[in-house]
Amino acid sequence: MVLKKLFRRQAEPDVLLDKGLEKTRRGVFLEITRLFDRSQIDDELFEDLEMLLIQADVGWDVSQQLVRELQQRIRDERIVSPADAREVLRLEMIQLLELASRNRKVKILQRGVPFVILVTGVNGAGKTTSIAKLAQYHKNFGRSVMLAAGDTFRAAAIDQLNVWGKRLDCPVIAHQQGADPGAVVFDAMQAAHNRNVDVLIVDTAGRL
Ligand SMILES: Nc1nc2c(ncn2[C@@H]2O[C@H](COP(=O)(O)OP(=O)(O)OP(=O)(O)O)[C@@H](O)[C@H]2O)c(=O)[nH]1
Ligand SMILES: [Mg+2]
Repeated sequence: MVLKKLFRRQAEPDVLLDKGLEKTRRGVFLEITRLFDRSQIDDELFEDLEMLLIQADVGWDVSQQLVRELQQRIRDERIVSPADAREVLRLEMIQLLELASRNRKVKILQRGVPFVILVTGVNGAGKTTSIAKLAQYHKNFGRSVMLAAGDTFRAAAIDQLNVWGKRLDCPVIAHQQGADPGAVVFDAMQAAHNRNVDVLIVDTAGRL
């Protein structure tokens, strides 16, 4: 809820977000649902499912895991109806998400062990501004926050992050413009460990 408020832009963005997700909902995920509108469970179903999950950006490892678990449960529980298989997949996905969010909570609350947030996105999308908001968000919980100036490409990016660092009273780890961003992150990780920082937020350049 707090995060939702924090990232809410002035008027229309919620509508934009809903619209954006609508495409995903109607696109690949609808295709996944439709995949089970067949008369029987066959090998083609699993192949198509794997392909659609990857298309939906679920990721290779997780897609494999989901398909394997589905196959296993279909075998173990002698499931024959595609509709029942769809329900099993739905529950597997929910379980996976619950597990992921549970683990995240544990990690972020480990005081003194840096929880790293790497912020990526295209030019001008609002990465650096969001980093400032995220930093304030975590500070409000009493967590110590450090920023890393991983955008060494754009001329004023380091200054911009330094300004936010001063305003938020957060240390900023930065090198010179044009430096290797990997080296900045390496130094920042070391500094964050040495100073028992709770949250390290890394800014990056919005270019490939
Ligand atoms: N209205 C509005 N403007 C925003 C928001 N977030 C960022 N901006 C503005 O968008 C512009 C770009 O924001 P940045 O945070 O610098 O974006 P960036 O992704 O870091 O940009 P690069 O470092 O150039 O890739 C700035 O003028 C911000 O003030 C927001 O939530 N609402
Ligand atoms: Mg930026």
